[in-house]
Parts: sequence; structure tokens; C-alpha cells
Amino acid sequence: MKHSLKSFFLGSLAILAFACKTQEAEKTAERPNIIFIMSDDHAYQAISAYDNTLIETPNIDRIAKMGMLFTNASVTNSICAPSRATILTGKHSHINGKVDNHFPFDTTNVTFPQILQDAGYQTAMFGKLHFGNSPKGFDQFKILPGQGAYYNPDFITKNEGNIKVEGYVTDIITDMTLDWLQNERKADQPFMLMYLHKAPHREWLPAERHVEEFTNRTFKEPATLFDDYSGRGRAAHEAEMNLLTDMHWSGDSKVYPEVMDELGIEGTSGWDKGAFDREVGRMNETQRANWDKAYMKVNEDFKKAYPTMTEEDKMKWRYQRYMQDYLGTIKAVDENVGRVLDYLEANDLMENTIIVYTSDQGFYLGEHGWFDKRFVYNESFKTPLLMAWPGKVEGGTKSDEMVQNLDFAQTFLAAAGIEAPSDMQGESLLPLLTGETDKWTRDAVYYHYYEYPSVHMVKRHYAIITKEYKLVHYYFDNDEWELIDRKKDPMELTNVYDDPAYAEIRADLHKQLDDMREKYGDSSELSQEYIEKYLDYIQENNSYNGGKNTELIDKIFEERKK
Ligand code: SGN
Ligand code: CA
Repeated sequence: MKHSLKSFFLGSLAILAFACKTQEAEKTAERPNIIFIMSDDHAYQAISAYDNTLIETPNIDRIAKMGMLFTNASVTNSICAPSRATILTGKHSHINGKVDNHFPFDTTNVTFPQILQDAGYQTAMFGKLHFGNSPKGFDQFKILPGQGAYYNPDFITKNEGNIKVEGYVTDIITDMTLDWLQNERKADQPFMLMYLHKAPHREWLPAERHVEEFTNRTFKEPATLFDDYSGRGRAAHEAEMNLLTDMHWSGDSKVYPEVMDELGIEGTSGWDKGAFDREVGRMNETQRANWDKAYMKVNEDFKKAYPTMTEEDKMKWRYQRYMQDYLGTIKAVDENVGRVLDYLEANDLMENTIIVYTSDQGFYLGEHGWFDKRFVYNESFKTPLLMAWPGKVEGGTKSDEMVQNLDFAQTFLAAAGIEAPSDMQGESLLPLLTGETDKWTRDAVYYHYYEYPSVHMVKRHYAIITKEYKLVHYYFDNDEWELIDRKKDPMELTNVYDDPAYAEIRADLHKQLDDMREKYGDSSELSQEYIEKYLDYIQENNSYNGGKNTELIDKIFEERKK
């Protein structure tokens, strides 16, 4: 009797366990896989799903064909590591603490990968993180140290220590990703995979197989290449992101150091030539030989042309050189995204997988005469966003709602059926993705950029952005407001803050901005302790160009001593 009771009891337990397991399996089957593809500094102007003037990106476009293209996606702070911190935490920079690129990410933050891992997801990350420490919540990772290198890059790995891999970074990150999908992915767990490219980050070194094709191309100039910044305040005038005056001749435009010497070109900063060696100097002999075949010709042609070039010619030349290399790196990204999508298709992994393609921010491709990012002006405030989820999201659809990188964490948690922590500050994109647009209520977003003084010298500013207007406050070593009429002035050339015609709109936006800052808990009063630490860092590391702003920088440091 005793015995049979026991076996009855054990039997019931087994049935219960089986039932739970089946439920678990069903739940697992329902929970989608997530593949988060992000490139570094990939402008939406360089994705043909948005605009094919500059380049065709057929593979990235496949994601939009399968799903939704967001035409008004933006970031909360247009700079690398802070954007990544916002993505992982679902919180604005002032809450997660990662306000600039310089100090390590605070790993006591709770991130969505940690939550997914706890809930039974298998998690992996390959490529660029840029946090100054390793990511938490990942079963596997292989990440680039800091910015990483294009050729023969080093990686920090979870299980193999630090390794150096021969080859081209975009191919290698993809090889690692495919290897994980093929050999480490567990069939009985949903997965969340972060596949994070270094390209097309400065200094824009294309793969050997693309250098010839791209150094021979010519690209259409943007309308504002020769912007003189009249109509805007000090911030636009004082920024150091101009193609002609702030880009490295050698490191960026690939004028060989010896050619610079021969032509008597001084260089835009102390580390102009050093920047060239840092990247090109990593190549092995074969890589360098293939590279030289294309770039020797560029240098020969430049030597002939330079003596008679006007300033305007130089600007045009630098724009072409910039686009050839920047877009050349994107060609490899697109090919490699294609490899991953092909793998998913061939292995029946498309059906229940959310695929995201985005960038950590947008980028200037010569608009306003600029490269780099940081400003709340469109090209760097906005970011590409393409999202597919076959079976759930209708293919070839578009959304012009104001979504942000702040929203990813809650979107992924919602898709996995997990309630997001109440202190996350974004909104799930699921209603937009599944056509329940009436559930979406946001009509304005908040922005705050901090990294100043620093390289490119873009002043600290915060802003409210609606579909029609931007109200911006530059507040650190100046006190200037900018109001942009986005509909009437899509190129953002004129500040109408003091135009009486906008008095009412201005007052209304001020009110909205105050409310928004209260809602998100941002007073923008950075602690004296932080400012001190920041300025010490900048001063010790010489972390600014200081070109035309040398006096201004000296003044900022001088005033601290008082
Ligand atoms: C480097 C680049 C800058 C760039 C920052 C931040 N200079 O300092 O042009 O703005 O990174 O980029 S480089 O000559 O070293 O490439 S970010 O994407 O990491 O935010
Ligand atoms: Ca970036």
C-alpha cells in the first residue's frame, strides 16, 4: 500500500512535470527569437530602402520588404556608447548614467538581455559595444575593445580571453555570428542575438575586395555642402566637423603621409598622420598590396590636381573621398547582412524571429558641410530602423511615428511576454508593428546631448522634437535657443526662435518641453563632481580637436581654476 501510494505520488509528479515541460515548450515555441543588427554611424541616407541616391543596399532592404520601415526613428543622445546604454536599459542617459563616451557603463543597471536571459532566452553578442567593460546577461560574447579595428581586429571574448583575428572586421563579426547560430544555438530555447558592426565608423576602411570599385565612383553632393551656418547660432558655427577644415587629410581622406609632406599639406590636427598609421598600419602585406593598388592611384591623381585646386575644389574632392570610403564599408555590411538572412531562411529560422536593423545614431554625409553626428539636426538625430517579424508584421509597411532607441527594451520584453520594469522610459513598438496604431499616443520626443568640450566640439544641448518643430537649448558655455520649423525648413537652416510669427508656438513648445523634462526626470543640472571629473578627463587626454576653438577651450579650463 505504502509502495503503491508512493508510486502514485511519483507518477503524478512525473505527469505534472511533463505537463509543465509541455507548457514550457509551447511557451518557448511562441516566444520569438530576436536578432538585433546594429551598425555604427550608418546614416539612413545610405540605405536604399530610404534613399538610393548614394548606394544600393539590397540585403538590408530585404528586412523592410519583409516588415516595416520607420521613417521617423530617432535617438535620445546622438553618440555611440550612450545610445547603446539607452538601447540596453530603456532609459534616458541621465538615468542610466552613460551620458558620454568617456566613462565606463554602470553595470548595476538592469538591461533587457539580463531579463531575457533570466526568463530562459539564450543570449549572445558579437561586435562593437564600446562600454569600457563586458556586457552582463550574455551566454556568449566576442566584442571589439573600444572602437575596434577594421583590419585584423582584436576581440575580448567570454571564454577565450583576448584574441586577434586575421581578416576584415565586418566579415569576421558575421563569421562569429553564423558560427554561433550553427554550433552553439540551442534548439529548445528562444534566442536573443546582438550582431553589431563597427562599420561604417570613421576612419572608413572598406574591404580589400571593394576598394577599387568605390575609389572609382562619383557621388551626388548634398544641397548644403557649402553651408555657411548663417541663420543659426554659435553651436553650428563652432562645431569642428567640417569636411574641409576638420577632417584628417591622411587618416580620413587616405592621402599618404609622404604625399602630404611632398605637397606641403600641414594636416588638420596633431594626429592626422598618426590616424592613418593606426588603421592602415594594421594590414598584412597582401592586404596592403591590394589596398595600395587602388589608393596609389587616388594619391597620384591628387598630387597632380592639388597645386591648382581652389578651396571649393578641395571641399568637393574631400566629399568624394569621404563617400567612396564610407559607402565602401557599407557594401560589406550589406553583403554580410545578406549572409545572415540567407542562413535564417535556409534553416527555417525566419518564421518566429524578430529582425531589427538600426544604427547607434545617424550621420552627416556632407549635409551642412559636415561629417560625424551629435547634433539634434535631422541627419544625426534620426536613425535608420527596419523591423521584420514574418507572420506578425505585414511586409512592405511604413510607420512615420516618432519612435526612439529608448523603445527597444520594452518592445523585446513585450514580444517575449515579459512585463517590463516600471522604471523603463520607452514604449513598446508592438502596436505599431501589428497595425494597432490607435494604441500609440506619443507625439513628441526628448533629446539631450552632453559630450562637450570634446572631439568635434558640439555644444551640450537638450530639445523637444515634434513632427512639426524642434525647440533646442544650448546651455553649457552659451545660452542659446533654436526653434526650427521642420515642415517649412526641412534642411534646418533658419532659427526662427526670435521671429514674432512664432511667438505662440514658441510658448507652447516651452511648456511642452518643461513637462517632458519633468516626466523624464531631467533637470540637466549636472553635478559639479561630474563636470570636474569630465573636464579633468578631457584635459588629461587632450580629448578635443581644439582647432578653431583653442581659445574657447583655454577659457573653459581657465575658469575652473577660479
Ligand atoms: C573617434 C572619432 C570621432 C568620433 C568619436 C566617437 N575619431 O574619436 O570622429 O566622433 O570616435 O564616435 S577617430 O579619428 O578616432 O576615428 S562614436 O561612434 O564612438 O561615438
Ligand atoms: Ca556611433
